[in-house]
Amino acid sequence: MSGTGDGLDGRLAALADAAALARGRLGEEAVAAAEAVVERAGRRLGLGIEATVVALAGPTGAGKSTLFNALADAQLAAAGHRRPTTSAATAAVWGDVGDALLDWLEVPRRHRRDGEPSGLVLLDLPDFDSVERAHRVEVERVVGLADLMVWVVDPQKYADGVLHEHYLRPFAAYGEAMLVVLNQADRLDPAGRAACVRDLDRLLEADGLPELGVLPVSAVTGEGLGPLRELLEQRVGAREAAVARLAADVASAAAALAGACGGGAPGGVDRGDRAALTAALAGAAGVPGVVRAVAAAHRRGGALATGWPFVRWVRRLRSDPLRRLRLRDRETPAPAPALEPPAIRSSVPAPTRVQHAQVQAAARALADRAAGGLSAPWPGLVRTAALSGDDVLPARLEAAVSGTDLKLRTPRWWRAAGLLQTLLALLVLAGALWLLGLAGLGYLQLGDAAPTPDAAGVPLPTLLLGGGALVGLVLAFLAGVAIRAGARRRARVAERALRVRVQTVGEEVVVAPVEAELEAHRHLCAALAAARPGERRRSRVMLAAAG
Ligand SMILES: Nc1nc2c(ncn2[C@@H]2O[C@H](COP(=O)(O)OP(=O)(O)OP(=O)(O)O)[C@@H](O)[C@H]2O)c(=O)[nH]1
Ligand SMILES: [Mg+2]
Repeated sequence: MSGTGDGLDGRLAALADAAALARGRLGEEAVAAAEAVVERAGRRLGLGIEATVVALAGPTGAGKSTLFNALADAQLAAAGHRRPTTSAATAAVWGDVGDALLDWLEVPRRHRRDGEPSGLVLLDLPDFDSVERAHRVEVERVVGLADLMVWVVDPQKYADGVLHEHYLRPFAAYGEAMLVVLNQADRLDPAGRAACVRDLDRLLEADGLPELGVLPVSAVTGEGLGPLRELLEQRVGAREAAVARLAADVASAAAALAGACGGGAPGGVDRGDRAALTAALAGAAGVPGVVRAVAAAHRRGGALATGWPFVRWVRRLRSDPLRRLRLRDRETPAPAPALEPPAIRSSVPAPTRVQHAQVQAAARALADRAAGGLSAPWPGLVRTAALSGDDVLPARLEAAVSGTDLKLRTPRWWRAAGLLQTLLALLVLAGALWLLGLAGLGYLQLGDAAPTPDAAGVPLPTLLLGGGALVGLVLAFLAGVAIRAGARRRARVAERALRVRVQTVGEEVVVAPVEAELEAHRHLCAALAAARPGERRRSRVMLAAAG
């Protein structure tokens, strides 16, 4: 298909791209129309642009069939007084045109002609304003396929409403793919003819086709047929009509979609919105609770390891908060079968309705700012994208939290401090037993058998009991201070790790879909711009020929 003029191949590829991106996003009708253009253009170009399909269309009795016969120089199509006369398309084919093109046109009645213009496929159509619905459908169908439409009107029907409102005005971009012929010019005197042409020119201008001239002819007297033949030969010889028509198709299909690209540039995903989303997700994931549990578990573990042994057991009465959340020893669960959905494994509470609403609000705010400036329907599309993962969020957050390495560590000094506490407790016990022994001896009046050793005047057992207890309590106090500082540090480390995981969920479930939608907008609008022509070349050929 290479080598078609005006970069049509590239513009078709761009339109195909745009249509694929627009599917499900922009209006179904415009998308379907663009897809149809791509499909039809592919078929038409595949059939070769060496042939040019020219269709004669117009109201009943305008003289299409008579003109067709005159151009073919043979009585091929029935023309007459019965209205309407023609009920199916007839083709006259000049030169070596393959049947594939005529099969695609679905015109079974074909007449081969010799001579020039070689490559012309001339079609005589039924009346477009027919009382017969089938006629109207057939015209509509061929209008969609022909490379060049020749609108045949007569002095009575040139202002026909259907022609102007249904076939000309909506095709204002198809100036290069149309001709207008005023047939039965022999019925008018020169003044009447000039007035009629002027009036029709004015109507065409109102239709948005100011450069489309009017060619007066008479199929009966042959007047004006020379210039018409010349014009057709020129168009067929140039082999540009098919491309011009398809270019107009591409341009109007792209224009129908381009309304969605009218707005400004998208804002993109804002850093603040991202942070707010992460905060909302962290709340919904129960991060603060987990962080508190990490700190509490550290304090509890530290107290159990280093606390004063005589009151340590009190701590055991309260269970490990991390174990309560089932966040300890994460590596233990057996791997789940691959196909089963991941079970909710931790006992971190599911998001509350309020937390869920906060996440949605953050996602919406992020989407709205990201799509800021874009024209409809993009803000809605971006918002929908931001909320598209809503139902998977709870499971994803749960997995993120339970999969986070909370970096729980047991400081090595705990063990040393614990050993020291045990040693001190033994000294206290020894002192207490000693004193108890002395008291027992005294009670049995066996005292002073041996003097109690002392240090600096304090009896040794008293020193053991009192000093051991004092040092143990001071050690427990100092260890407690260090443990609380450690707990705060552990909490910060865990919170950072949890936030990273939660942020990843937000990126995947909210931000990525939003960015994908913005990318679709960018890509689609670039494709539409590439599909639309810059400057449209208008042919003045026919006005010259009409003179
Ligand atoms: N005077 C005059 N009569 C014409 C001219 N062209 C066609 N006619 C006559 O107008 C009548 C209708 O012509 P057709 O060729 O059958 O018209 P048509 O547009 O094919 O009509 P449908 O097939 O019904 O759509 C015939 O009687 C023709 O002889 C012309 O240029 N001048
Ligand atoms: Mg006819």
